[in-house]
Amino acid sequence: MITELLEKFGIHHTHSGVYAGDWITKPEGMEFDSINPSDGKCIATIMSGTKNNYEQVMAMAEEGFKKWRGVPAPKRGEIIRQIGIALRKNKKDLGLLITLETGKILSEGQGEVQEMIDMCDFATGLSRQLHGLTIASERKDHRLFEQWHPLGVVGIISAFNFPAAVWAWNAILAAICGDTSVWKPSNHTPITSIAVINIVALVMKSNGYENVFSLCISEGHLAAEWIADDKRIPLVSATGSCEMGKAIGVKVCQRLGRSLLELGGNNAAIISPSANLDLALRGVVFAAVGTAGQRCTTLRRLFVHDSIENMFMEKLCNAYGNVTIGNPWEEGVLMGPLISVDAVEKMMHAIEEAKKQGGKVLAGGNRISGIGNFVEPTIILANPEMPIIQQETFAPILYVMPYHHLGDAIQFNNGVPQGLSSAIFTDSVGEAEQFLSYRGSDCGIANVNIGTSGAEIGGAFGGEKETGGGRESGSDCWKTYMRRQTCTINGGDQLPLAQGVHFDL
Ligand code: UN1
Repeated sequence: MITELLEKFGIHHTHSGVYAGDWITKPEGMEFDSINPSDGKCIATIMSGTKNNYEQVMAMAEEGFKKWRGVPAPKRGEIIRQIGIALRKNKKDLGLLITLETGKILSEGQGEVQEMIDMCDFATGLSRQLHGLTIASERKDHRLFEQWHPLGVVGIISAFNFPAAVWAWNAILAAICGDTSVWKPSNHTPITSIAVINIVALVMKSNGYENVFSLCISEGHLAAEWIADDKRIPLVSATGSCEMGKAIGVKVCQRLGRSLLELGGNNAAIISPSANLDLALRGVVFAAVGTAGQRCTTLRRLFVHDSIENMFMEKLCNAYGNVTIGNPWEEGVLMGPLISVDAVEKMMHAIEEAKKQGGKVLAGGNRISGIGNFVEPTIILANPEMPIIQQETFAPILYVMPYHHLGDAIQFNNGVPQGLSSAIFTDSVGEAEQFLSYRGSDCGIANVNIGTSGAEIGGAFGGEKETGGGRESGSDCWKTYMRRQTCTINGGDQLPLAQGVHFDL
């Protein structure tokens, strides 16, 4: 099955990781393997790019920008529509490939491709709506308005956990806006990025465009540094850990570039006594266990009202016991492996640390012996003072804490450095409104009766504080990928000055 899948996407056993209008057949960087997290075996070997290869990519991306920015936006939209069709045709197989390389379950692999398709549909509509405002001028016979121009080459640094959808959030919006992009994917998921580039390149070539979407896989995170330091790249969009974001953000800021950061989350949910507990249970388990706890939106902290704590925790521990863990491409499996051996070590270390700090393991807590990076989803009874709960461990660990007053629970929700996603389960309108008000959740995403993960692309996605402040995908996020120009035209024969200033010669 694996050989056919790779063949289908034109991936050779040793494949180039650099695309600059075409695959650079022999990039000069080190070779490395993409490892299947379910069995530790090599899926394919990737030839990574050097700084020289990166320069080739950038030259093509800059060249491509000069051509692409001149294409009318609705015509760009038409090409993106065709990419959406190509993705629909490849949904099943690309989903399988994502499952193979990331270990996320079948349905989530397919869901990720659907997220890309949704982005294409959204962007196609958007291609006729990249409009600016006309603003009333204070000066007679003057017209004041804003227009939006393509920005340039956008750098995209993406993580392993959404190896295709997060690229689409950025690359598809950038393309609609008239930008070209250079992509540095995670080295855990190079094959997915190669397959994605092959799918879109076919559509782009059949329309006569070659340099809109490029790829530069490097040794380690070198390409991320090249992008961050590169003055030719006006916008760097980076998804990953807070540490990575701080390093990239400083570099981009030093050259006064613009960065769009989507970094760590430490997301919480509150279960109020009025909540529909069956619904809450499903919401909590999907958010905490889905994608093996490796989403930036994963539920990591749960605040349960003390009056329902025992009852809800019993249900939750039972549900955890029923989670089927195994090969992610098997129907019925709900949780696959973690991405790497290192991720398993980090999870086990966090559990040990939590125990030392007074935490009590209520469910799971162990790695699963045998091949693959499998672990048990884990629930730890904690308290808000434990330092470990301030950290994002990218694994299925849920810290549970009781609360009595909603105000306290909201304070706990906000009492971490990150600010991505949050949720409350309640049937009280008053409680829901309090959670959503200015004195409620301080996160970029705040949900009622829905878990913290699984956002639709139509809204702006991102978070506050150490999550980095960036917003991606829907709503008006396209504006980040364009250059705003404020224009004033004097249609009269006088030269009135703003603010009533006189400057008579
Ligand atoms: C991520 O984990 O980086 O809302 C993105 C969600 C997905 C995207 C997650 N649509 O969980």
